[in-house]
Amino acid sequence: MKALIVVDVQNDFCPGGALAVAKGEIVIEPINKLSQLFESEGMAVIFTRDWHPANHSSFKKYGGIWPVHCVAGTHGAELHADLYFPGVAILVSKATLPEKEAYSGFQQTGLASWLHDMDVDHIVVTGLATDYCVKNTVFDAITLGFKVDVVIDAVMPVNLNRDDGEKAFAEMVERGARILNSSDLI
Ligand code: VGL
Ligand code: ZN
Repeated sequence: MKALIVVDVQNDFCPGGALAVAKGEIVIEPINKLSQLFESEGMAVIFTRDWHPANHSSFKKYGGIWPVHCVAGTHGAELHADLYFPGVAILVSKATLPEKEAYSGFQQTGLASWLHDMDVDHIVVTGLATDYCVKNTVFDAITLGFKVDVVIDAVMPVNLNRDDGEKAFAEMVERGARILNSSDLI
């Protein structure tokens, strides 16, 4: 069985947010179409969210590289209001401990067990950001033995360096991910 994973489409990663991904909101439309498709076919849809304590070690003032973002319970940490949320979906919070960074949705979340319980062996990955949480979620999924598709028009990079997004695609393909367009699925 196949599952859709929507990574970190939160206010802080969208334009106007604390760690905005340029044009981050353009992923929402293809993601909504995919969510509705997966829902209508009875396939699992999983949302991850970056859900940091206010003193998270990834923040610059605590020695990390990022501005304060996605603090649990704040507006910035909420999923974008335009995101379609199916009636049945799984919500996974990650990087919830002050000392631990977790770019992957599989890190200390129990997500792999959920997927195994639902007989999921193939995941379709979308969301933000290509070069951090999407990439690391894909790497872990491949390591765990899932077949992985990444939807190119449903992900966007932070691009701290100009070509980080492109490099992330190359690395994901090298490890065995397949790159698709949402129109290949819809
Ligand atoms: C992310 C930077 C910091 C992401 C999370 O969701 O890609 N990026 N925290
Ligand atoms: Zn973060």
